[in-house]
Amino acid sequence: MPKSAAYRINTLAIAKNNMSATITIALSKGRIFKETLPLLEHAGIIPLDDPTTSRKLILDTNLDDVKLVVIRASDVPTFVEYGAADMGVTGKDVLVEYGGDGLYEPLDLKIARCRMMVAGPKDGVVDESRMRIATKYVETAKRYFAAQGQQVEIIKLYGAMELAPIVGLADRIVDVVDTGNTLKANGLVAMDHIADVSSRLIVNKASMKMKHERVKRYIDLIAEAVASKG
Ligand code: PRT
Ligand code: MG
Repeated sequence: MPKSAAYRINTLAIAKNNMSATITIALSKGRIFKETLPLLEHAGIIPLDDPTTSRKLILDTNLDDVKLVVIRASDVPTFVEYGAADMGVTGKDVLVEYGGDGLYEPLDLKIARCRMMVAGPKDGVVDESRMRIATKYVETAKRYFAAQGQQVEIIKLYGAMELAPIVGLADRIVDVVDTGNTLKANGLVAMDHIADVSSRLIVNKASMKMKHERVKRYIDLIAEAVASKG
């Protein structure tokens, strides 16, 4: 995006959210929402709607000045960087792909943990000098194989990466793995460990200044909740 366009959007978002008294927190549905709830509760924030049953994208909470926006996991950094949300929770996998230094990342929440892995067919014979890698984590994969000094062709997919080796689209995949059941069910095995992944609290840079007292208080309370879980 050209800098001027980004600046315009930023200014717009600031006008709507950063200037308001509301603290907006961006989350994705699913595991992140579920695992963030107890942390928010420790900070005194309790949503009034359940995103699994409600169609609302903006959820009210028990606090008049705190709202949650429920969006795609990969959109959370964008909402927070541009000030459409003051804070957010997102996986380190997503943050690494998003890149840049437009966000603060004050806390490792130690939730939604998984491992970024290279995986492939158990008995697959491949020409390692020109492997094809299917992934939605293009930047992560590029960086990893470059660091290994290995030339690869990256094929961007948006989901169901596990299918790619089965149908001959790729030799290997790069994806996050939790229990390993999905790999196993598709005849794949984990091969190389790229990184450990957990979710992070991220904060908009302007909000950190303009709403400092409340943002700082929520960061401290959430940090306390993370620490108490051990
Ligand atoms: O699903 P959607 O396209 O909306 O977005 P998303 O997939 O990014 O969101 P979501 O909620 O699925 O994941 C949000 C975050 O949770 C990710 O960004 C990760 O940081 C974290 N996380 C933790 C995981 C997993 N564990 C995980 N197991 N994200 C995805 N998976 C998937 C994985 O891609 C594979 O398909 O689950 C499958 C493997 O699970 P196991 O247990 O069979 O190994
Ligand atoms: Mg998913």
